[in-house]
Amino acid sequence: MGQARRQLKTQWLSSARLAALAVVLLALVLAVACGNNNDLGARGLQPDGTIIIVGTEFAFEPETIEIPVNEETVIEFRNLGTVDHDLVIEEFGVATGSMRIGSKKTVRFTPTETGEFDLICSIPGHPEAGMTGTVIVVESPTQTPAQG
Ligand SMILES: [Cu+2]
Repeated sequence: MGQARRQLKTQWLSSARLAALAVVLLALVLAVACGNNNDLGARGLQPDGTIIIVGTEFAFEPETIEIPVNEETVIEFRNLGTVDHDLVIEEFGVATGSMRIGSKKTVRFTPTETGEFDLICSIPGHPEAGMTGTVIVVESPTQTPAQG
């Protein structure tokens, strides 16, 4: 009798453990399926090479990005603020146009010179309120000529 009851308890425990494992696995699968790009908390350089920049009142996050010269840069701008914003990098001809609340847009460009360049929200009053950032273009390590 006693033994049978113990066995029953053991079985219950293992199925509870299985259920817990299933929940963890499901969470993992969901996390992978949703991907980083749909995560509203995602910022900066993503595993796929895209740089996510978020605009709010009145700031960009990240405020500074570093990118390699002569290589295509892909920026996804997301307006997570409560008014319209845009993203402009005049030096490289980048302009998302005014973006509605909650919208996002991907822009691509290839910087051809190194240095520091302004990134702004061009909506009147926004740069003055602090909606500015910096794009730092650096020499690409992959383009350093080989020795000899
Ligand atoms: Cu703005």
